[in-house]
Amino acid sequence: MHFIEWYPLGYGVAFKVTGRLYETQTKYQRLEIYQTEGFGKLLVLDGTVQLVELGENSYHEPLVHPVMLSHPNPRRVLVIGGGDGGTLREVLKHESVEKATMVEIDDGVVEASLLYLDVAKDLLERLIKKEEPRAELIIGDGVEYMRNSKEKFDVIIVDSTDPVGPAKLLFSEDFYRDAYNALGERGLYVTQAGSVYLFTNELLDAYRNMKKVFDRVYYFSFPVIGYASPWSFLVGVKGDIDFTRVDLERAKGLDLTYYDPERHETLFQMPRYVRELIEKEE
Ligand code: AG3
Repeated sequence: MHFIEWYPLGYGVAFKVTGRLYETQTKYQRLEIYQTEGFGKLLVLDGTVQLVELGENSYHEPLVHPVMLSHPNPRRVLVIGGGDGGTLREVLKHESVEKATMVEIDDGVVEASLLYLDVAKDLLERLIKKEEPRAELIIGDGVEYMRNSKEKFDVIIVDSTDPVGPAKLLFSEDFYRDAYNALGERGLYVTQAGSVYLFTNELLDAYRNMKKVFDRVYYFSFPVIGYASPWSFLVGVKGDIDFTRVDLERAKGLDLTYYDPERHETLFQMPRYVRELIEKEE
């Protein structure tokens, strides 16, 4: 038995699986959990791979740590999406964090992750019981939350589904403007932005929209296990922060496997044609 995610142009990513452990239609999406042969359990939303247990860090580390280590003192963090808890788990590894808020639209994802996935079970349980002193979980619409938020954040992390379909609003100029306003005097915004090769146009659209709003925008990519890699990420900067530099002292306690802060500059390595397309947008 196998599970295949089909991308555009007939490109597929597949796992051999020994069975499907769970399937449900939540209020927002079709959720499935499979047991893979070699990568632990696999979480799928609307047919797209969200994570495999043995490999999820190849996504969560580059999403979270580059911005956290580049910001001089990230104390307040907002996570949009990320209902499996992996992103918040990485955020809380940073001792500077006083308060992290996670806004997930689909409590079905939280519930299934709590029951089936070895990603951030204990954290999700503490969040639900409101026993996590440094973090809170809000089940709600991230777009609305961002529009109405009175709080200011140092870092905003968007761990959403792809820049196509339901999550598309999270890649719009209006949303970026609300995010910019929700950052303090200086802050960093990061979002996953799809496959470099297969969603290049969506990536360029998002880049263009971010350029209209943020003071500076960076693009980086990382090979993520389970996705059509390399996978792209976009960073928006507000105020005086240099995203090409990270604090190596603070990186020491993080126990990283994939993202290498001592080689931070390699994040910006990219296929030549993509660099050229992005530079045309400058
Ligand atoms: N967030 C989804 C990343 C997008 C995956 N896209 C795809 N496979 N087509 C991952 C959630 C992990 N916290």
